[in-house]
Amino acid sequence: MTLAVRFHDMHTTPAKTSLRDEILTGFSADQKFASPKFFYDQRGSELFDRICEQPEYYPTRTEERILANAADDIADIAGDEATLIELGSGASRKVRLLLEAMRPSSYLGIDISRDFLLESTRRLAADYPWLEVHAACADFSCNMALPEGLCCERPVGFFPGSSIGNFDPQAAEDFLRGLHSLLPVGSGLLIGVDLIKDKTTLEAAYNDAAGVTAAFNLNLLDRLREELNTEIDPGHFAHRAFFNEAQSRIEMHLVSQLPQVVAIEGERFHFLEGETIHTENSYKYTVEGFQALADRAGFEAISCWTDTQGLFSVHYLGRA
Ligand code: AVJ
Repeated sequence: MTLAVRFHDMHTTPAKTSLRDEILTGFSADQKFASPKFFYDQRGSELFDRICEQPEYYPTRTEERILANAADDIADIAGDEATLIELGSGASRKVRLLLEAMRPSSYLGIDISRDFLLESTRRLAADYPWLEVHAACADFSCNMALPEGLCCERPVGFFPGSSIGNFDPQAAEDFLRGLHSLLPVGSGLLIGVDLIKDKTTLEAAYNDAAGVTAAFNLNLLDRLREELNTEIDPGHFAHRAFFNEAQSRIEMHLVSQLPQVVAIEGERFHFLEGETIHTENSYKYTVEGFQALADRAGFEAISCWTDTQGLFSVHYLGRA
């Protein structure tokens, strides 16, 4: 029995230059920003896992409950011998809720964090010896090709966690359209989408009392210190997260606690006191609103499951 994970090297393996260039570009904008994909270095991926365990962070728990309850239905729709392709597989935890019911012939985890990906897929392969496990390190936000040599009879995309919420609605639609053109007719996409709800619940989820989300946000600056030439001081910034109702999104920012000048890779950036780096958007949808978006991208809403409180939704979209 072999427990090896087949690792695929992708052309778009996230490179250091993209961190450097994208950070310099983002910090040069009027509203400074950084892509949330840069949260996920090893430590950031670990912190994200801990966010998922916080009592205020309802999405993970709720989605897991929905997936566990819907696993048999999902298996019926997806059919046997599927190839499950998880985008942003992280710890590859949620897929475990589907494997026994679905019995796919293979699994491909795609993630931006290489060591984390290898560790997680190795554990998965060890726990499910009957499953053929593949891993590909890629920035799926810009890569749309599947690894060569991975035969994909019946691909079912798996995009849990409401990661789609990191895209603004137009980009989400474009992203889905890209997946649509990648997937063969008859394949499916199982996608988790966080729902619009009261502001108190939403804001608490991104301001957990234990401060894990704050540490996750600030870790971006530690990462810049490690990987770029900069002495930016995380102690001079604070975490802020709030629900922007007009845009239907949680915004996360790092707020400069004082006027300061920060040099990164030889470029100098000025911060006023209270000025922010916008580090993340997390869009929230209604079930109907998301189905309409999927429809515009060419997908057909086949099924949707929610929890009894209507906190979170899981959609099975068909590629017609
Ligand atoms: C992984 C993008 C779904 O938006 O809830 C959690 C990331 N950021 N807490 C989310 C996140 C802060 C998460 N997504």
